Amino acid sequence: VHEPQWWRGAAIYQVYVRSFADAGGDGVGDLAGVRGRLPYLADLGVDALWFTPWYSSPLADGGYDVADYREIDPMFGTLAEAEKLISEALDLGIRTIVDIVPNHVSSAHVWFQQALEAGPGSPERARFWFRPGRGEHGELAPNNWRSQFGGSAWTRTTEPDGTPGEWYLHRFAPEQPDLNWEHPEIRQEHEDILRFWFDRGAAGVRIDSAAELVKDPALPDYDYDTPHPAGEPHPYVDRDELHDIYRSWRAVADSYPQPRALIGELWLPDPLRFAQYLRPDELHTAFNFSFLACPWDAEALRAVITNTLAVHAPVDAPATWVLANHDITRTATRYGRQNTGFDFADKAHGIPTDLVLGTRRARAAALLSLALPGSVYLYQGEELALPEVEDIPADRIEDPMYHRTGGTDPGRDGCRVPIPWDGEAPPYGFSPATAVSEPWLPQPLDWAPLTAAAQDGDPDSMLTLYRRALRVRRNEPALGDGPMEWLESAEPQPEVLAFRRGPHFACVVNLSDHAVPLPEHSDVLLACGPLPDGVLPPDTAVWLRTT
Ligand code: TEU
Repeated sequence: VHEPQWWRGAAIYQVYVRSFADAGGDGVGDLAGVRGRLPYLADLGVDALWFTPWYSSPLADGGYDVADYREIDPMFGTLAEAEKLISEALDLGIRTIVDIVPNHVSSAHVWFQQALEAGPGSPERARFWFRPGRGEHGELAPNNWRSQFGGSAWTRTTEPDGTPGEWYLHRFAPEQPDLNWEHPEIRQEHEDILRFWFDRGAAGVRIDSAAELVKDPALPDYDYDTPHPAGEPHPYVDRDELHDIYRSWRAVADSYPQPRALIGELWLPDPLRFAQYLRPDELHTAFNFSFLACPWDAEALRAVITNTLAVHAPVDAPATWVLANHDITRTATRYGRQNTGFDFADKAHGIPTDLVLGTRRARAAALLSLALPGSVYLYQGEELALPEVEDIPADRIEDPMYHRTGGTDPGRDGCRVPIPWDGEAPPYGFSPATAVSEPWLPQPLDWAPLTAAAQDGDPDSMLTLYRRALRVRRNEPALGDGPMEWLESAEPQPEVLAFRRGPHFACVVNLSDHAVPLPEHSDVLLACGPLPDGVLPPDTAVWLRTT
């Protein structure tokens, strides 16, 4: 499938391998499980799969702690199997994107093990951020930086002779030591890793924590209490040196005759800084988290959409539309809450949630995102309208975010629960009947109506909605990449989003609390809910063929 710039309008499906499908029967998803479900993914109608890290890993952070970037974890399969999966998917017209984790390695990675053994001042330690502690006996961390998962970003080591030793930096868990990107070997190694996967057929990479990597070598304390002053460099986010790194990555990607895409995970509040990463010689595209974080509110969404397009246009990069991923409260739950925007406080347990409302809005949001210009990302289970699982017993939760915050943050395992495929009870076909272990995270007992099999063929199911929408999207030249235009009605309707894609396609989303008339001279191509009396009810979206 040769299609230059395929990523510009692609629908990309995120596979969280550990929770997708378990063919081996050990309660953990695997590559054989994915291979077995390729027909499902082809039928769903996605253009590419993004696999969360499948490399060998102690799984201290679900695989984002990589011990060897060139090996598949034996829990998931083998490298030969990954290559087979990539080519089988391509036979079905589906491209593969692998997840590259450049900010840190696993503490089990050979480099870190060597650094621990080699001791202070060694060239092995120069690949990381080892520093003596502050305080009389070095008992205080080198600076006040915080880990994203709670607590200090520094952990003290014990030197080979048994004495308390230097500290090392980890922006995430202590099992994820940060690399020193000033070190030339680090750059070389990552360019080699890119080639390794591009040579094996990967059509792109998703770059983890792409705005981190580079640190201020002076390692100054950071003022967490005042908003970061605009224009001033941050000690560890969005540093200018990153652009040079991504320029060399782009050169690697562009050296292939078949197009290879660089997709950044960039959590950056400043849209202009964000756009700099999308200049023609840097990343091809990056996740748009402002859309995901936007509350279910017409005015707010209109602003996010308009700003997103305005930010991408000058660099001629396609926008992306993301509603969910493996780090975020699931859509049906999020949209069923008073505060429907994503923020970290929203992740507390016990917030009153109306799942019926949340699911209705998630359906409307699906049609909205699939109609917007650019590429769109789906996270496994989103097409089944799975809710967040909020009652995982504490001793089953694995996410370090939960454990390192002492449970004040519920963590992210609630959106990582194994997929229910069929059947009436756990494991719902996630594992074979002959399985020797239960799924690695417990599945709710009331998920029988949400299984893929239960939704298959049901005209009202979320699965059917996604299948239909992706089919229309594929066949409709005005969808995907290209221009859009807001539609104004005779009477202003601030709580209705209406826009045109091309001369004969329109999308209308009603975010008000009352039904609104449908535009004249239009036929309904697809609706996310019933349209009684030809009007559009609240929290409903339609796709229209206009004349
Ligand atoms: O996430 C990057 C990141 O900044 C997260 O901490 C994010 O802010 C948080 O999860 C939102 O809830 C990436 C991966 O997506 C995440 O799963 C990893 O834990 C993290 O990098 C470290 O590799």
